[in-house]
Amino acid sequence: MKRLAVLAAAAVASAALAVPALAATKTITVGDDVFRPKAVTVKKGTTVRWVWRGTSPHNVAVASGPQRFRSQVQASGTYSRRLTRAGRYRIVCTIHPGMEQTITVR
Ligand SMILES: [Cu+2]
Repeated sequence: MKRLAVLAAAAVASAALAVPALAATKTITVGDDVFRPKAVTVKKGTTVRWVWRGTSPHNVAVASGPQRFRSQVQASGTYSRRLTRAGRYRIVCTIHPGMEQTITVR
């Protein structure tokens, strides 16, 4: 019985550790031809995860911002980046003019 209690305590402790990591992820939808939400604010260190939901190919590229990155052109799947620098990121799809979003990192 004592061993079970120790295992349970360990499970609770690891679950508590997992919560902050989950909280620090923000999911963005990549649609045809729009990012949802169009504007979002996250805390520094948040991992932003773009999820392709449309049928056309798109990419995720920083047009201006404290960090530069660019995903491949893809029609499905995901792309993730951890944003470690505060500031305003203008994100665009380089294929579709006007397909853009703003991410503010605080
Ligand atoms: Cu696009």
